[in-house]
Amino acid sequence: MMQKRKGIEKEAPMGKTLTEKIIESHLVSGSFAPGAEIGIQIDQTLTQDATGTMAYLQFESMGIPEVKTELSVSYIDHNTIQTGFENADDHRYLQDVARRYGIILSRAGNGICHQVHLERFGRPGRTLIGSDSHTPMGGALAMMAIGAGGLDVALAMAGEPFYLTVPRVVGINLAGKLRPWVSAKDVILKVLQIFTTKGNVDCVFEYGGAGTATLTVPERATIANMGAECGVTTSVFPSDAMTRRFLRAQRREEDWCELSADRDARYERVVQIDLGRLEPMTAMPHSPDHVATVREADPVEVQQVCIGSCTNSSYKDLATVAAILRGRVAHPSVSFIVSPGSRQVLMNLARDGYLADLLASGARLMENACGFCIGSSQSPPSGGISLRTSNRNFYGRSGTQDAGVYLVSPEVAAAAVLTGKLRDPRTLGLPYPRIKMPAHLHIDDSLFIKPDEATLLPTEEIRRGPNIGAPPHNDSLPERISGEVTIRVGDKVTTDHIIPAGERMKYRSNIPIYAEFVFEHLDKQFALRAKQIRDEGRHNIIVAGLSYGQGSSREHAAICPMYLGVKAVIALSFERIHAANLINFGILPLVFQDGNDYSRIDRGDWVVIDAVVSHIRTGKPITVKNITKGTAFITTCELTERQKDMVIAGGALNLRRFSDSAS
Ligand code: MIC
Ligand code: SF4
Repeated sequence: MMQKRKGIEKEAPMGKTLTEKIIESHLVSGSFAPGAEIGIQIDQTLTQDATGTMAYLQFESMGIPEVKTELSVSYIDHNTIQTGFENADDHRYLQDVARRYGIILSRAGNGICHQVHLERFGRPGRTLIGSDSHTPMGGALAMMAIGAGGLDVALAMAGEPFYLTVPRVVGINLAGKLRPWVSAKDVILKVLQIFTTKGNVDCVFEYGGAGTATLTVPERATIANMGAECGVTTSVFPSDAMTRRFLRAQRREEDWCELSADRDARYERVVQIDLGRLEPMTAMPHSPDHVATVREADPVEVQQVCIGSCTNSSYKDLATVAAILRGRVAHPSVSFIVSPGSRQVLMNLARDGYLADLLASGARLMENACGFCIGSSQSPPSGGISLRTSNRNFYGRSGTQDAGVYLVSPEVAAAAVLTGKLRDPRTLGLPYPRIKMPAHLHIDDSLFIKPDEATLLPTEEIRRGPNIGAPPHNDSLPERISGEVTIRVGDKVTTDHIIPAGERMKYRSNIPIYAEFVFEHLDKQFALRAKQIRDEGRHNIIVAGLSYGQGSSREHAAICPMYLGVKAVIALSFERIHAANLINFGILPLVFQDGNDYSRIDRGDWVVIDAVVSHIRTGKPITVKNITKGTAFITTCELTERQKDMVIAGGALNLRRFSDSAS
């Protein structure tokens, strides 16, 4: 039974949470006091191609001869459609960089980074950072797995600690057992209903209780994966008999060790969820926390069903869908898409006959990659409704601006394939197929390229296509910021709003072009205006509401605004990874002290912030003068000493250069 943290007076020594144990065994600086900044040593890193090129360009600029981590893997899984030469050039660059610096490359076709990492590399008790916000999926294997910007991953590969705020550990105590037609997706949608996407920054969700023991590692992975939508640092499960069984099926039982929280571990807060009382859920457009039971939601007509993404594309997910659909064909109005999470999943589905069932039911089989999830293919029709087993349904992310995306479990998705409607699968009158996981999976690692330590590629042989540029340079922070509020946006602005993915993603390695698309769906003229202001020698300022920068870890949501001359973002609150990215690239994250000031400032206002550097140094509140309106308001900027140095230097790379030249 998980215990809530009591008052701090006269406490007996407390048992430790699993989070505390893993973090403490990796501490490099600071101590486990909630709210404090600590540095931890990173054992493993992962990157994917859309964030990876920039991360490796930054890593290269550090002049380190070889990666210093225990294991670093570079996955190619996001930009695999390859219209034009750009993505293919990126993939070739990633392959060469991996051979140069001792990184394992997971070739295109091998699968989605989080799924493949879970299968082949995740290890209980290890730390992992990845340049992708769903890296916490590794928490299913009792890892401290955290999403970060590419630059933080590059620094970890260079052997530097990863800095984070000591999290508040929230216990999620699972009781009971899932009933037929209810699955892991419904658990995490319930968690999203309880916690929402706001207000969970610097928390870790730690799962425990008898119900946890009933969940397999892929089910835990679905839950840990989508904890990212709540904005937590990560989620973590114990390493137990289920973990051991999973690793045995992966033929790496030797990687297993038992790990759990102490029985008397205390938590910031404990939430109880009875698995036996859950029912099929959905997150309705346009937010992952817009949750209802499928029974309560309108039985909307569905034009598209997409099954896959890193959240729900395991063997069991797809085999369950195949078994439900066996002998039946997709409803005529439904376009039915399947993307397996990995080549391992696909090969085992083929071996066990499930692939044939899927194809017979009319599945359009896509590559083992991100695909539809990131809007780079399978956009729904205008005004259409798409049911997806993925994790994000932000406005426009599917590539069709006026489409509505409902997030659902594979079971609910299968019911929609058959009926063309969002419908509770328990009303289908079918028996629930309980899929038994094979004790041994077919394992084939032939799409990994393992570096040969003895013959690392010489730097001059790294091939760089014409679309691959150097990471842009930033000046150090001026003492006076003077410029214009170039845009004022509302609450919950995601990184998809700031810098879209989908068809624009092929410019991830080319910042001057990619920057043209900043805020393109909110304000088409933003980039043009920002460039003009920058070229006149003035600064750009972004004003935002709550949870600014939620969603992806893409540091391009900071690099591109930096390139356009943005010096500060003033918001009601920030999401963790995005705030870290802003600081990494020398953009000042300021928080309104009085929330009412947000509505007193408009786009186009001329704004001045004096003595910025001195105020940051002393940690005093920072006054922003609105010259246009003749008013002033107070903002706060809570930075650690390390972050102060970084933002003042104009970003982490500058800081590193300055300290290298000083030593
Ligand atoms: C996403 O799901 O939004 C992505 C694409 O995987 C991003 C990473 C990226 O933008 O490249 C993420 O989640 O971090
Ligand atoms: Fe890929 Fe989607 Fe997962 Fe992001 S959320 S890593 S785009 S599958």
